[in-house]
Amino acid sequence: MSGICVAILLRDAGITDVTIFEKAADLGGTWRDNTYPGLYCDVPSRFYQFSFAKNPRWSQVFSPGAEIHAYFRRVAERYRVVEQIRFSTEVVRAELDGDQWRVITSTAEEKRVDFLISATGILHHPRVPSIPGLETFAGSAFHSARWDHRADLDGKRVAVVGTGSTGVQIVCGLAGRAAKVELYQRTAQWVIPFKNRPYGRLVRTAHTVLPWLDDLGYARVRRQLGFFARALIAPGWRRRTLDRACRKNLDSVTDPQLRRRLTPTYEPMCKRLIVSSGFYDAMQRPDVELVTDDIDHVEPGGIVTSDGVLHEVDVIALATGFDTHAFVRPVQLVGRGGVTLDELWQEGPFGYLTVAVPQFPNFFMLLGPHSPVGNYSLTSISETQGTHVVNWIKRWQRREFDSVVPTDEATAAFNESIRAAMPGTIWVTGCDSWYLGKDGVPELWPWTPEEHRRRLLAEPPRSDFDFQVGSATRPAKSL
Ligand code: N01
Repeated sequence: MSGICVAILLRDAGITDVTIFEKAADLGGTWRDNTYPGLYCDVPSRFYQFSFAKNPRWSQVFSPGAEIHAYFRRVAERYRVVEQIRFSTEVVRAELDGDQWRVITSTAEEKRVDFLISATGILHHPRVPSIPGLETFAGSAFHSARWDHRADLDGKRVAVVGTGSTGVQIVCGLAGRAAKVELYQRTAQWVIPFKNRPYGRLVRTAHTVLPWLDDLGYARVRRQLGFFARALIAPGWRRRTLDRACRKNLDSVTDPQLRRRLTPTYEPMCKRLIVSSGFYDAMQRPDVELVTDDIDHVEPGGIVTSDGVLHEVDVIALATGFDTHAFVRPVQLVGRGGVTLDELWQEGPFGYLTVAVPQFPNFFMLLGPHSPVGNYSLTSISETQGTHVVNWIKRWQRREFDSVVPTDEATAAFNESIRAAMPGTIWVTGCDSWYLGKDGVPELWPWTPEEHRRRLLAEPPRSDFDFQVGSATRPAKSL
């Protein structure tokens, strides 16, 4: 998604010598990889889209994954991004060579470029737990982002491991379809309900003929999520409002025993909040069971929990999340003085203003460390970061510099300010989550998304950067 976004922003700026390396045979990133039953985006579609390519024909408030994937494909075709993509070509290494990057691919091809932009996503590398005996399972077992569509689900017994946004969506998607769904919960989650209304033909037509309605819808959801973001970063009435909504939602579970087992021991929104109107209804169905005993091991016939009970199942879906700290890797990135990104990030990923890294000139990241990813729209964040990158490249085209890199001092100061802002946020109130880095500090933006936009679209302070000018002979511009 963010690669498509930046390619379009570059084209708009007249920069068309762009190569997009894509390791898969198709585009779409997370929307290509995730195809599990019940998949939708829990950010309203009116705002989970590019502001420059709004879709008036979304089918519902929260659209299904396949529809979102089709949207990105359409946009990539319309803006001729597809022509720039080298499919099935993985970047394995990129080395700084003078003022340029030498990019080496899995097909042993080398390409020299003036700027290197990573758009490799956050929720990309599946985290598969090492459950003893998993490999002996006689049925189908797979991670949620590698759904095996050969596995028959209708009338089967399905175990879903994990209660994040993915696990919850899968349970809702399978309840009533599978003969039995068992949800293996290690930690209970807070869930906020939002009705997913379909958009009727009249609404879709109105949005098609009156594009300003799309603009209004985009702005309205952006405002709503801005409210949400404020609740996350500071205590106050917004946080209390959402807190109450989560607790009231939990009250809809009528069996006190089940309600108690579904009650988290930490504050709402500490982990990424789950948006679902159907989850508690699904959990109260007779064919859906909550399992809170730890998984001990897997046998050919099913899952054995720590109380010794064998839960016989036909399919195991591991909704166990992603390695969220693997930003950019496993690409070997070698910057100034031979330093690798792995070495620089030994203690965890960090950057300058979410987009740049010291020692790595003319290298930019989309959705890099500390981006405002919470429950916000990543399309909007990518647009902001993409615009920031394009602004740098325009300055390079104007010959203001040959290479630019944030200084160590400015990067350290930025990260210090992040640390200083964290205590007010909900993410540090006592829960474990994929947000937390090795040092326990959330890898998130602790201010509003508007502040992110403001800081990235303003010209950053000159003193925060090390510019090299006139040291390079400029070959043909290629990106
Ligand atoms: O992954 P997660 P996810 N044994 O890391 C459990 C985005 N997203 O794929 O909490 C048993 O949130 C783990 O338990 P615990 C969104 O940003 C967006 O669900 O660590 N359980 C947890 O319950 C989201 O936040 C949409 O104790 C194990 C679960 O697995 C992000 O993706 C939809 C385990 C992992 O939850 C990731 O969500 C879906 C083990 N060994 C996802 N290991 C939208 O709609 C882990 N768990 C936009």
